[in-house]
Amino acid sequence: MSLILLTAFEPFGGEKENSSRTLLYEIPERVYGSRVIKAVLPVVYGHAFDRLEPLIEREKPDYVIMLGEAQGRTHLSLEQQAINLMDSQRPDNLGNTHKDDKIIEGGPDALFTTILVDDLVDTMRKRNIPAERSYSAGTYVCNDLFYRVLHYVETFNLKIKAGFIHVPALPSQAAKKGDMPSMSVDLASEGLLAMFDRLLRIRARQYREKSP
Ligand code: PCA
Repeated sequence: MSLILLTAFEPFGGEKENSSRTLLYEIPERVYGSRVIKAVLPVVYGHAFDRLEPLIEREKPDYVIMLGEAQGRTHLSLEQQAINLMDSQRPDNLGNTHKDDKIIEGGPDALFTTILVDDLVDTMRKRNIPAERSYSAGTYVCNDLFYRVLHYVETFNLKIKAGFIHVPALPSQAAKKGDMPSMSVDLASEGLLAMFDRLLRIRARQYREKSP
């Protein structure tokens, strides 16, 4: 049985909710015959990965799918890459800020996701879910986590497929602001489940092709 490690973030920036966490809670612990292990991570540079790393080591997942909220986005955004940069005036949940700092000294400038972003975006769109490929996960805590995970997977030459999805604000968050797009948790979870379905089908096909 394959294993998906699914993460989201706690609220940040004075919000009471985080759309990624609300979405995480919506996903069942079994999907299409696979097990889903969930973790909510702190919005603190470095700490999010420090919390996730022992889980990866212990559970040895086939997939690490990370979710984060991105207010202002209209679509589920599948991130193509993470960059080796922390640069935001917005403090994290411990009050740290970074300007022009590297996440990992000597690490590559950018690391690419190991999931098939285009294919997954197409899958979601065919099911009428607004989804897009994104070329920037930002330079705040989401990018920091994504970069560290990709670096870890590359350094230890692991077979893990790692992807990051930015989730638009919830309607309840947008209702409190002026001009902000939102996506219901039902629609977002439909999108995520369609993505899991596709990922697991690709995996099953690859498995069949490899066995005699
Ligand atoms: N979004 C932030 C960090 C936590 C979250 O949910 C980001 O996009 O970096």
